[in-house]
Amino acid sequence: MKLKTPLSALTIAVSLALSSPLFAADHAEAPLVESDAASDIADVYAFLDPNDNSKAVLAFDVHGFIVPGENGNLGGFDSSVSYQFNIENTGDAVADKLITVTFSELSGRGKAQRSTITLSNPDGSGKVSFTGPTSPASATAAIAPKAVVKTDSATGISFFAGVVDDPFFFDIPGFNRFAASVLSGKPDASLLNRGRDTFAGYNSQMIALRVPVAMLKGSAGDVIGVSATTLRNAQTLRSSTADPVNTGAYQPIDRMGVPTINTVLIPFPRKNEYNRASTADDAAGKFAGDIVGTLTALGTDAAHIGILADVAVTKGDMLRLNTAVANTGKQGGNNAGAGFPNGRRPVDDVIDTVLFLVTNEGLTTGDNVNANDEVFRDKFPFFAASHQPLPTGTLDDNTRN
Ligand SMILES: [Ca+2]
Ligand SMILES: [Ca+2]
Ligand SMILES: [Ca+2]
Ligand SMILES: [Ca+2]
Repeated sequence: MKLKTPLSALTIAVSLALSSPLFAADHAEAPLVESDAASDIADVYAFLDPNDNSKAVLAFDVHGFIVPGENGNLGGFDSSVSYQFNIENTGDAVADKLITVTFSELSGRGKAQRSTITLSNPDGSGKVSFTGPTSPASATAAIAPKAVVKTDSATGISFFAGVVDDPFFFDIPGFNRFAASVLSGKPDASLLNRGRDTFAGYNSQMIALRVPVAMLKGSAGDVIGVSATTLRNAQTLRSSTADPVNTGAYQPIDRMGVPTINTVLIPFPRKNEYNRASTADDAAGKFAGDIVGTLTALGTDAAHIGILADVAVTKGDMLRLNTAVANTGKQGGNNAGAGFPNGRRPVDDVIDTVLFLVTNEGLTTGDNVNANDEVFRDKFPFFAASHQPLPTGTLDDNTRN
């Protein structure tokens, strides 16, 4: 797939005249997760460790838009949520391995939580577990506390969970103002020149694993599918005399694989339903009509609907990572042709890629936000350290609203 052609304002103008979706990754994309930040998946990542391609980094974050001054109060992981990675390795839409992460209740500000990381088959058999600490967040330190990485000697899996710079980058108001200008009949592409990253200056809560590729692969060979699901117990009993008691089997709250699918392509009335559904439902065509309908309204042609359907419908809404494609370079890898839609790396400008496909390869300048506001780390967990409160007298352009 070639991803550089001249901007065609006309193509995007025609597209936006028909529909004005709100582009984002998956932050607050559906009404039920908008008010459940702890369960609200923001982005999912799957890429080979550029320092050692025999290991894959699987990661997702929740709870977008943590302002640095609240790192302490908002940085604890919810002990009543199960955070789950779904691994597919037989070439269909059904996960073949699960890795779940749960957290003990936070015992005090700045304290680490005990995380339990469990590998299992989907039916619960074959369980292997280990524990590790979260990386405590600070709302007072000028420099973010060090990332704490636990490597389990039995499985070879490394684990990180903590507050980081939100790795997603995109100008939401710029794009939506441009959309509005199109809808008003006066398309103004200069509104895309604003280039302000809506997510800059804010933090989110990241869960990241570095897993031997050999543990992830199956009969499909080198290609693995990766998605994330957050789950809560079926029942919560509340009373005026005690903390809530959660019982019953875990039920899905949010899910994500490929960026922008639920946010952009699923009609608003079905967004909650999409989050509860499975990747097998995707492959069975449960939302295919909605996705094709939205893309058709956006002016996407049959060939590009086919490309997008292949990514998010045919084998379910999962990132697909070919572990035989070498990932090299800084910041989690940046070599050409190795990133999204082959898995997803921190540096990948996924919005521009999706816009490029949705507009039949007509839009290449995208939103003019072409990189994260922070430089990603060169080693696991790769995501940048959290933004911290700034010194007195600092002219603050960190949050680029
Ligand atoms: Ca979400
Ligand atoms: Ca499978
Ligand atoms: Ca950022
Ligand atoms: Ca961009």
